[in-house]
Amino acid sequence: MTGVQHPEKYSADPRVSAGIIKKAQSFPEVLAGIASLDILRESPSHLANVDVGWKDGPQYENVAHEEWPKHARSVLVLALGHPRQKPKLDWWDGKGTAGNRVLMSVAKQLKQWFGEKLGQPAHPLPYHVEKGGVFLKDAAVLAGLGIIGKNNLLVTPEFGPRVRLRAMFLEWSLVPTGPIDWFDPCEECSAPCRQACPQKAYASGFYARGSCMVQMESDRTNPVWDDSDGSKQSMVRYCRQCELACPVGAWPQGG
Ligand code: B12
Repeated sequence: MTGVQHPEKYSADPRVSAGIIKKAQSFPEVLAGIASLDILRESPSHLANVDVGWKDGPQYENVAHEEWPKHARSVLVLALGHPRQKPKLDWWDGKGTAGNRVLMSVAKQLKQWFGEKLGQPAHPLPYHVEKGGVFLKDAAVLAGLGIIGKNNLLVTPEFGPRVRLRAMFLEWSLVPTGPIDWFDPCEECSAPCRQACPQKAYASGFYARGSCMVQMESDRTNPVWDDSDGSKQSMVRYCRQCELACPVGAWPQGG
């Protein structure tokens, strides 16, 4: 799964990747890594032929590959910490979440930086796979940001699973920054994440998407009213029990 499979494609100097990561990580609570698009194309989720539509979303099989721009070679993955003490970052206000808006703004600023400083195009990706995006957890693992944990989420050393992701396509064949082999926090863990699920979505030993969906649907139909910024707004607080229960995370107060 590493660059070893296609060494001839990774021509750029690793210092270029390092410089890009440094710039991306200069934004507060942002982690960043680089994955190869060729390898991501063959990652478990991209090969899984899943219907990623939620609610009334479209059905499709692996169409995402065709929609990726021809010149894209690498994926810059951005992870924004969503620490326990900032729950509102993940509240859905009908248009999006505050955390996602931060990530979109970081991607926009990075796009400008790529053009001005590196003379390179960079393409912020849509969130949804069916709109030309990527499976973000797979991309993050391949970019070295963490591993897939027992809760079926990306678990990072810094924030545990409490991150939200976005990505950008780059046209350079850059040296990937992952995957990593020194981080395996779930191995010895008794998996409180699995016990915390209100729908027992892990009862079979694997994550059951259908059970998780039941909870998401219930959350969607039970919004709360938030008037902390002066305008009363209906907010959906999607369940996060499987990430909040995870003990991993080295960032302030365990993220
Ligand atoms: C559709 C979707 C959902 C659906 C279906 C989820 C599902 N897993 O099927 C619903 C609405 C139920 C949902 C729920 C949640 N989601 Co969601 N969801 C997505 C979305 C849009 C696509 C995910 C998808 O369909 N994956 C395909 C299915 C088949 O794969 P999978 O179940 O994820 O399992 C794959 C991986 O585990 C991978 N894998 C396993 N081992 C390995 C090893 C390696 C080396 C690699 C490369 C890959 C890999 O292979 C598996 C498939 O074979 C992504 C955003 C995106 N563009 O990627 C966000 C995303 C995955 N969700 C996210 C979150 C946070 C949640 C929730 C906590 C709800 C919330 N508050 O936001 C729950 C948690 C569910 C869980 N424990 O997995 C985050 C995850 C962040 C993280 N730390 O991982 C993402 C990335 C969005 C974001 N804003 O950043 N989600």
